[in-house]
Amino acid sequence: MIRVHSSLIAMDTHTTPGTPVTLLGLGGMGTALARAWLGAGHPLTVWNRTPEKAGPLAGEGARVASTPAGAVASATGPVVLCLLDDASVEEALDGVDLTGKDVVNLTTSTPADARLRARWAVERGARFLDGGIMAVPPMIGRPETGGYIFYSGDRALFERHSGALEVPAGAKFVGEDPGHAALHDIALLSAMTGMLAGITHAFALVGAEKDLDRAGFAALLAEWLGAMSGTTHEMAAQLESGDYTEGVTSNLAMMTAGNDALLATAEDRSVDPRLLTPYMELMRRRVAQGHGDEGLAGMVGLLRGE
Ligand code: FVH
Repeated sequence: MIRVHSSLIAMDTHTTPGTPVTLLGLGGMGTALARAWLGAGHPLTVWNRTPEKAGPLAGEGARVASTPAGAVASATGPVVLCLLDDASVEEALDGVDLTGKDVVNLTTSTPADARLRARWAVERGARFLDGGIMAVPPMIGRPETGGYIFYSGDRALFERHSGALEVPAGAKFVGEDPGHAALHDIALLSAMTGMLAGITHAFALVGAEKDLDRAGFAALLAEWLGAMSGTTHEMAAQLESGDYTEGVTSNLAMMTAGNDALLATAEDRSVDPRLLTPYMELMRRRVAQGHGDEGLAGMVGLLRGE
C-alpha cells in the first residue's frame, strides 16, 4: 500500500533494523546503493529528479520523497548524495535546510570541490563526509567483488554510521581532510587510465595477427600486469626513504635502452606510439640528468616540475 504524507510517498514495510538512510540520486549507482540498503534491512528514503526512477524502489520498500527538502527534513540518519557531479549537488540542495544533518556525498568530485562542498555544508549547520566509490554498480552489495568506498572528512560521522556505510561496499576512511577521499579516488583512476593505455597499445601491436588467440593473450597480459603491480610498493619505499636506488631490480638506463625495441616494433607494425612516448620521454630526461641507476621514483618529481 502506498501512503502519501506531505512530501513523502511511503510503502508499508515490516519493522526493520538498521540506521535509516536517505538517498538523493537514483542513477545507475544510486539505484544499486538503494537496493543494497533495502536488502540489508535499512529503512530507506529516496529522491530523484526524474521521479519515475523511484517507482521500482517504492515497490521494494523505499519511501519516496517528492522533493530534496522533504527527503532531508525527514532524515534521522545519513543523507547520502549520489548525483552526476558537484553542480548537480549544488542544484539539488539549493535552499534545503541542512541544520543538524549528516551529509555523505558520494558524487564524484575533485579534491578542491570536496573541500569547498564540506565548508558549504558546515556553514549550513551540517556534518560532512565525502566519498569516492571504487566500484561499478554490479559490484555494490557484493563484498566478494572487492569494491570499496573511500571516505574522508568528519571522523565522528563516519564512525557513527559505519554500519550503514559498510553495507554497499567496504568503507575505507582516509583522513579528516574532506578532499582526501576524492584525491585517492582520482589518483587510482588516473593510474587505471595509464594501465588502460598500455593494454590498448598491447592489443594494437598483436591486432594484425590472424591466428593469435586473443583470450589467451588477454590472460597473459592480466597475469603480467598483476606481477608488475609490486612496482607500487618499490616506488613508495623509495619516495619515503629518498634513496631512489633502493631495492632497484630494473634500472632506468636499462629500461630506456629497451624502449627503443618497443618503439621500433610499434613502427614496424604501424602502431601509433603516442600512448607510450610521453612516459618514455620522462625516463629519457631522468637518465640524461645522470640517474640511470635509479628506479622509477625520480620521475615523480619530474612530473611535479620539481
Ligand atoms: N556508474 C559507475 O560506474 C560509476 C562508478 C564510480 C562512481 N561513479 C559516480 O557516481 C555518481 C553517480 O553515478 P551514476 O552511475 O548513478 O550516474 P547516472 O546514472 O548518470 O545518474 C546521475 C544521477 O544524477 C542525477 N542528476 C543529474 N543532474 C542533476 C541535477 N542537476 N539535479 C539533480 N539531480 C541530477 C540524475 O537524475 P535524473 O537524470 O535521473 O533525473 C541521476 O539520478 C557520479 O558522480 C559518478 O561519477 C559512478
